[in-house]
Amino acid sequence: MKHELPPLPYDYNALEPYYDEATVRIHHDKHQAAYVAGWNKAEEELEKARIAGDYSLIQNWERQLAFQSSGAILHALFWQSMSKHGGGEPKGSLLEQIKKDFGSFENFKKQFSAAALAVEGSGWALLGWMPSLGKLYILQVENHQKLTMWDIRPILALDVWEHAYYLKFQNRRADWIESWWNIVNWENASKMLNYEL
Ligand code: MN3
Repeated sequence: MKHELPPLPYDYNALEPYYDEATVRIHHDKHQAAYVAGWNKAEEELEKARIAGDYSLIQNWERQLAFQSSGAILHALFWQSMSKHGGGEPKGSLLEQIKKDFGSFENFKKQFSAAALAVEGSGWALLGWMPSLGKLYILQVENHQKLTMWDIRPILALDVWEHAYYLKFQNRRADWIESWWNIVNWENASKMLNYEL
């Protein structure tokens, strides 16, 4: 079965003024769509290889599979990680878990911003839940899949690829990160954490 581009969960202009309509439109309709297509392509090529019994390009297609599927999956979470009713601080069990694992919400926010700002090249800052340890971690992901940890389920994703912010913020990644905090969808992150608990 083919993977499909999930519809944007709100209007293109819903996140204004913190995230501009033009970037949201291109980001979802072009960039995310390309990752979904790339994921399908990798799976098709791996199927062809199985049928032909020819694994001479296995390294390429396994690499593509990891990169494209991770891109598609993280973008889906990225849109869910934002809401026009977002911002502020998390509540309930998510806030308690953040305090437990980072000391305070302020500590968490500082570490997350620093991680996002310092991603080398293209990548993401993620908040992830490790069910086996019952612990939250902040991950700094390069591309869509490098520098990750096994057994972590991402519950909040911030895209810091240049395509995510360059139209409005140009090279000012720190300004994009600051703007993003105003639209963080804590309700969704809580829902994803509680789903795991
Ligand atoms: Mn992106």
